[in-house]
Amino acid sequence: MGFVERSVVFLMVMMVAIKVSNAAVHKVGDSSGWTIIGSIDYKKWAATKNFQIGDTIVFEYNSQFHNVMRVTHAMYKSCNGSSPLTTFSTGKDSIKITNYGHHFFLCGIPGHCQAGQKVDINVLNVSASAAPTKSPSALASPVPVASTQAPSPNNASPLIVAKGAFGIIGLAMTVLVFSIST
Ligand SMILES: *[C@@H]1O[C@H](CO)[C@@H](O)[C@H](O)[C@H]1NC(C)=O
Ligand SMILES: *[C@@H]1O[C@H](CO)[C@@H](O)[C@H](O)[C@H]1NC(C)=O
Ligand SMILES: [Cu+2]
Repeated sequence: MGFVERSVVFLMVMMVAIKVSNAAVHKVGDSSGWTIIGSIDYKKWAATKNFQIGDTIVFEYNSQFHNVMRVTHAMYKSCNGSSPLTTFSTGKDSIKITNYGHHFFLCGIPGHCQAGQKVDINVLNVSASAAPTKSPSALASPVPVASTQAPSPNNASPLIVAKGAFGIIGLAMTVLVFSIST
């Protein structure tokens, strides 16, 4: 294999590795699981998570008493489980997230959704939502990455900027340079 091919293969392996390492498993309701006991606030639970494509959502419950229905937004709002998109009922359902946007689920047992057994898994499109954060007010932001993106003409060396803002690209360049020298 030539250096270009080797580099391309290496980069692809790296990208896959990054994707795999980012994939998380989210157990709905954490240790409580999928239930109406304890009036779990699934909206609050979902708000603390950072859902990504490739992540897995796990619903754990007693299948004698509950189920999981994937529904539309309208059905979610009105707790109407009469025509779900999909129904899961194993008691331990793993659902892999494959696209952006809202994924609405509720328990189809009468009364349970009304009691709060419903969850909205919202997968943000990071590339779309990242754009508005590139504001000149980066100095006020506590996020370290933002400060490296701000133009600092005085003393920031291009290398440091590259390392901070483009860590992955920088790493890829290092790999390419390494490939050239071997
Ligand atoms: C639930 O949805 C079905 C079909 O989407 C509809 O026919 C039915 O009237 C709805 N039920 C309620 C209570 O809104
Ligand atoms: C995600 O955001 C990017 C950039 O705004 C856009 O081009 C792309 O279509 C979006 N993808 C989805 C699935 O919304
Ligand atoms: Cu239920």
